Amino acid sequence: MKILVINGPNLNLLGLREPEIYGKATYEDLLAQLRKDAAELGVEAEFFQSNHEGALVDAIQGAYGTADGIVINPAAYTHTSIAILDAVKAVGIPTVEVHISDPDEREEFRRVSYIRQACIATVKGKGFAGYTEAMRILAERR
Ligand code: CA2
Repeated sequence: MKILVINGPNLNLLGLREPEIYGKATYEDLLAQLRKDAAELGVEAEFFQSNHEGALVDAIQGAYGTADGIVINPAAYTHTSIAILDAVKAVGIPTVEVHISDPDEREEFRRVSYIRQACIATVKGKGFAGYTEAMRILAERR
């Protein structure tokens, strides 16, 4: 089983700013943890991060026929992007939405998630462990 883990804008800067919200660990630390988790779950994981909406859409489209599941933290595009929602709907790949923080407990503008309606689950407010849980949700559907 292959899972594509997609991260959106600014998540490449994890650990550099706002540690009170996103923690002190870096994006590379996240990938290291997820590589271990994938091995334990017996799944193959691939990773993609971009600051660009179209590149995220391209990555979702590229998963068609190659990935069995998608874990995605669209970051700020969660709250704005119908294009990313449409891409997830178009490929029809089981997708889990992840957020490190709980956007529903933050500013009003973070309460909307366009992508949520196309996802089989949402994991939020659990830090990096949320990505592990998301991969487990997909792995358990095998
Ligand atoms: O909690 C999450 O995972 C978010 O998806 C993170 C997004 C935010 O726009 C969403 O509302 C919730 C922001 C990611 C920004 O990442 C940073 C990394 C380092 C320093 C500052 C921000």
